[in-house]
Amino acid sequence: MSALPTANRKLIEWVEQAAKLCKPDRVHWCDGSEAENAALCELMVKGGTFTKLDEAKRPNCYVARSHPSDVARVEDRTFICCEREEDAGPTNHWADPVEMKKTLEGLFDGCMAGRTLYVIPFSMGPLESPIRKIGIEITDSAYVVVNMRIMTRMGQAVLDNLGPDGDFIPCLHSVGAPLKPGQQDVPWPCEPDPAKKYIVHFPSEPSIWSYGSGYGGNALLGKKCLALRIASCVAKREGWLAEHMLILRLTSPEGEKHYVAAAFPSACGKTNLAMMKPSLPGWQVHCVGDDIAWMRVGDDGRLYAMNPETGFFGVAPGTSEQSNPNALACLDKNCVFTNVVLTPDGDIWWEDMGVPPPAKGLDWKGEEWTPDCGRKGAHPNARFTAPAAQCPVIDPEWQNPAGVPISAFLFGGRRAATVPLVAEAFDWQHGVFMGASAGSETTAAALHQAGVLRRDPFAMLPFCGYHIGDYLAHWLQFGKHPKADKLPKVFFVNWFRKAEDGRWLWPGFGENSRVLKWVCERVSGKGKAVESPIGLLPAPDALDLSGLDLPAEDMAELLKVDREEWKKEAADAEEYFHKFGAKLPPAIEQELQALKKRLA
Ligand code: SAT
Ligand code: MN
Repeated sequence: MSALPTANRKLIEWVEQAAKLCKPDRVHWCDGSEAENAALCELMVKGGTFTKLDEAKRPNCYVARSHPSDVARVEDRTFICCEREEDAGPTNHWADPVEMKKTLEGLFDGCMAGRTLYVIPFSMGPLESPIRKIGIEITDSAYVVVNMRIMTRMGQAVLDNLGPDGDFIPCLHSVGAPLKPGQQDVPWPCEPDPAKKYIVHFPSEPSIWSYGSGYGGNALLGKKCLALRIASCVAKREGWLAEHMLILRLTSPEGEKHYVAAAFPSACGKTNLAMMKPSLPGWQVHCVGDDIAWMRVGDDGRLYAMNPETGFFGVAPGTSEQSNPNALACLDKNCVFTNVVLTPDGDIWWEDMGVPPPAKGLDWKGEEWTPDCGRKGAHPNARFTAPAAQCPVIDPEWQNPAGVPISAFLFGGRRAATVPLVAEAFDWQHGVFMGASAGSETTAAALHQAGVLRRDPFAMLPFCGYHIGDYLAHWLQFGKHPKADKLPKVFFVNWFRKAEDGRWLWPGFGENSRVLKWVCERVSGKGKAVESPIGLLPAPDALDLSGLDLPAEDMAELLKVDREEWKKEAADAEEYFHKFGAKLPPAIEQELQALKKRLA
């Protein structure tokens, strides 16, 4: 056996144990090099997992097609295994940690037969950041290795940083498809039975075990599993925040800069907003991150946010020159595309890409596809994996280990009715209440019925690793934090309000800069607002609508707060909050009653 690339005893022993359990044919420690990446891509091309795109059109890019059963996060099969059930709370599936370990050990026994066990050292956050976390993912999927190399800092530098005694979070992953001797592999091995997939978190160890899926957040364990579910537990203990938020910088024509963090559920346009091209002349947006923010209080009393990732795992359908030109520009090279259309000339296409479809192609299932065949070519949750460094508007501070100071929080979701375009919270406590009451009509990012309203506090419903009531209490206590005396202002936004005839009222995308402008003007004390029962709304004429052809009736509808609708909204939120039981913070109950009083 060749020399190991680390002297870390705990790590070496864990890899040995995992190999003993999973029984792979071989073990490969990933160094993260170009050469290793090229070899893995070539291996996947040979095995049918990857198709290489035309080198002249999209250098170093590949298309993968998943198994039709393995296309999104599996929330029903996602477990939080803390010691006491009551600590997981009403938003999580709890399982007894000892029982679950037994189940998993059974499943993992021999699960890598015929395959390679890859050891992926990765860091969430810049290696020199004091709050970076090192994870080690063991996986039997080369697809996972190649994606983790885009999404995280990965390879030998991480092992060097870990050193002989450093601590790491063990993340064990298998696609759950062992091969019998001589058995031919398939392009996308996985466990097709949803009931046999397990995405499991042990917050007190902490560790992650994931079995049966090779897709997205189920398999790239640095992202939702480590950087949100596990990190939220650690952050609660250590006094910081791990949030499902994009981070952007808005710069005014005069050069005034504000960093804004925004929470929206999956597939609600976070990536579009994070790197938006403002329609307002002279305004600029720069991107720090599109999905996750780790935040702590700085010495100056402000909250500082850091993006722990290095890539974008974005929804492909709908990404176009109109919706997100900067994302398209990230996709020129070095990307992986999953479940999109492959065109005959070796390029990619998806619905609402803003370019004419190819006359024919292969759809996400690998079947012959034509634009008039009656089926969608790309899966609605088709994704691109793209290096953040390729974003034309990546913020120069995006890798600053100290993070960037946040001026404002936005909360949002898809709401066809009731919720106005923008509203500002009266204060921190009211802002936490706004975040807590957030809801959205569901999307294809997870396997469930799309288009029904579900409450999604802080867009963390599928990602908070502990009791959601304790989570709200954690947010509330920042309002009393002795050092955090310059907390961000809090806003609620809704780009998705519809007219009675079903059309979108707000054009969205680059026009959202008009809302961001008002937000930043409010932060610097310049923007005008009027009070409403639900919060502060832009005063008439306070939103810059110059050059926007929007009928006055539509604008009125966008900012309308209908008391009767809001009474229903408050009643629905109340019903939801009462599921939190004794863990509902009194401050949230207080805010709810105050809202009802203002609406009466
Ligand atoms: O969880 S994923 O990383 O697959 C994407 C998402 O739902 O935001
Ligand atoms: Mn997300």
